[in-house]
Amino acid sequence: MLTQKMLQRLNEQVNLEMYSSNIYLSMSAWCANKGLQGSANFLKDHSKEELSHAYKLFDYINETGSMAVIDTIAKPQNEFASLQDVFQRTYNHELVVSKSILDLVDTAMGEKDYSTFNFLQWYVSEQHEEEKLFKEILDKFEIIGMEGRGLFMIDREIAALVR
Ligand code: OFO
Repeated sequence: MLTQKMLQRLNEQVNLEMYSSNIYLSMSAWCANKGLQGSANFLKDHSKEELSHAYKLFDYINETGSMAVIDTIAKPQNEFASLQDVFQRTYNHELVVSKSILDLVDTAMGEKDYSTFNFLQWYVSEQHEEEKLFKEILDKFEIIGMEGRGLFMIDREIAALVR
């Protein structure tokens, strides 16, 4: 059984993962509207992945005999300055998610909830992968540059990253 504090933090994380899913879906729509189909596909795929993160938490909460509570999800941004702006925001957002996961791990330790501590290790590894993935994408903007066919090439490179 989860403590009240642990349950509240896990429910907040469900909400954050659903918000992440909506942010990436909103970014996908912006990219599709600008003809950046590779990035649109990548972000839509990532939006689905974020939902799967929310469901994994949702299932865990319910399995413990507690109840997942679905709350209001904040409206995501839907206008961006450029493709680079989109991916700078994805990276910044993942840093926020990583901090939230580490806070959750701290809470599990504080509550002596070793089962949840163990469950959260998957998210710790996943955040390492996500930060790495989005940092690699940001690096492409520096390496390829935006001159001439740069944007087209970056979009094609991002399309190849669909997992
Ligand atoms: Fe992209 O992060 Fe979920 O956990």
